[in-house]
Amino acid sequence: MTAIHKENTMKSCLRAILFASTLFLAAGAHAADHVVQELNNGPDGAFMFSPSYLLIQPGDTVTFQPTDQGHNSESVFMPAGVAPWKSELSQPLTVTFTKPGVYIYQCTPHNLFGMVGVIVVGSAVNAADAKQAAAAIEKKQLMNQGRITAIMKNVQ
Ligand SMILES: [Cu+2]
Repeated sequence: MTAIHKENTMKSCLRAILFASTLFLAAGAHAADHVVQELNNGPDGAFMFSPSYLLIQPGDTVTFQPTDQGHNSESVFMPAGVAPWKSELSQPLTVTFTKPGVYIYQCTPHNLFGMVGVIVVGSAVNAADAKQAAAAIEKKQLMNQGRITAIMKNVQ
């Protein structure tokens, strides 16, 4: 093997490795992992999820993190056909979102205290139904009135 031939072989080998790692990075970059904290107190007041609104892409995950104890995350409104989720109290839960649309979730013990959050996956294809669901939730609130309505203003 000549020196030039050897160099060319090494170059094509490097090219193959670079190509493979580009594919790997492209696949890895597609799905993002988001964290929603469950808090006793936060920027929006008592009993809140932070951030309470998230815009994510299909395939992304959200981990509901009980930063403070005694909270959970339970889906209350989803695009049709999506399986509901409900975490145990004070236990983290990671949910993978694949179907586009608006998702509304609550903390089960604090569902009347405005501990609610909204996630939009891709685009708000079910916005009209979500706004109706949010309005029904708003009517039941004993504390933090107006919070779900304010969060829903992000939903176009
Ligand atoms: Cu709670």
